[in-house]
Amino acid sequence: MRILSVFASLLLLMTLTGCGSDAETSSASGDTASSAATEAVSEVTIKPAGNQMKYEQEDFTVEAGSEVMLTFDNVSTSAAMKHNVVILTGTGEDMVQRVGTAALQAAENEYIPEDDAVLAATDLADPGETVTMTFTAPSEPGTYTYICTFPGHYMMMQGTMTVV
Ligand SMILES: [Cu+2]
Repeated sequence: MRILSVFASLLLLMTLTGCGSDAETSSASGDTASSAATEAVSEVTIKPAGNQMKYEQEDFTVEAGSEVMLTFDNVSTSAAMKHNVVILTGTGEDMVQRVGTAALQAAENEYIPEDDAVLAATDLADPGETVTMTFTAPSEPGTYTYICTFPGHYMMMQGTMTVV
């Protein structure tokens, strides 16, 4: 019975990605450290600042090891303002430069380069489009940079995910 319900919440997690429903997941009632694997889903929504090459939400915080459902709502109206959200495995100018530059060669993969520093990435969202992804937050508390890898954007379009 218990295994079944865990399985059901995993299924729910997978289907949530598509429909954006706000159904609750069954989270463990215990508050012990060992329950980290059954943390509730945190939901994060990020938008661009209008037609600027900039995120409106330049930081958010999640719990270590938790499941995160991140929605990027591209509210821009300018055709050049295609965006994504690419979360890196750390922070620092070197990593940002490397991934941002490599992305230029990854047009066929929605500008997401094959690089170990890519922790999670949304699809590319056209103006007016909303994309969602689900990922597991790192188990290591710290700061993690996110960038838009659409050509020309990563220098300006950055934010910080804090894991606590
Ligand atoms: Cu962008």
